[in-house]
Amino acid sequence: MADLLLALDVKGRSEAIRVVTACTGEVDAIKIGYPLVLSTGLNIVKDLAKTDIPIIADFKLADIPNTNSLICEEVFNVGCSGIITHAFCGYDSLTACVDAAHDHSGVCFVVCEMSHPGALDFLTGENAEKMAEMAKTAGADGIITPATRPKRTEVLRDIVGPSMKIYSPGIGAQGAQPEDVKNYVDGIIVGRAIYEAIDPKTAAHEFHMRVR
Ligand code: NUP
Repeated sequence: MADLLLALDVKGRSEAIRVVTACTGEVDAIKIGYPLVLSTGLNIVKDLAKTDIPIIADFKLADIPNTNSLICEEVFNVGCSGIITHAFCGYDSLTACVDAAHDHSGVCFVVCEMSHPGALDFLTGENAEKMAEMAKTAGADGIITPATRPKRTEVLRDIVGPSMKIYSPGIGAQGAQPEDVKNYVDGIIVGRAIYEAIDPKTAAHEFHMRVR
């Protein structure tokens, strides 16, 4: 059984509220990122928080430790309960995010291998495996692995073990199916296949059922 995370990459407050209102009861968390926050401002989190659905900020942080900490402060102070960070900036940058998350009773997820084809240029193989090991050593709560490459998700699961969570994007618009990874992951991340659907509630419900 895995969770369903809605990737809310819509533009503007009214569209965000429309999709989230439709999907309430069908999604376990909302993942926000630059498209929504740059089009509405970070205070959109306060509106979304009224639904009581946990909100994870997918800002894929990739900066020096001090800047990562400053960004995390904003994210957690506005009401998010999780942050997604890159790991390739190194251990100190990564632990800045993990520490900030834990100081706010939040969680930190680490991108290890991305789901798009270009991930094969750098964000795969040994690099991804090293980042999974680093995420574990740093005390991160979980990692992000590609549903589009289920075998790689299996490899990365072996590295982090059963106690860390794995959330997996790439389902729907990027071509993967929930069944490809549901046995290895704690959550699937789905965006366009829900928020672009004519009926987002039914779409979310169907994805939810497929990981139950
Ligand atoms: O490797 C990753 N792939 C990916 O698609 C890491 C991510 N965080 N994402 C995000 O997941 C991406 O930025 C988007 O928010 C979501 C997938 O959306 P969709 O392809 O289902 O529309």
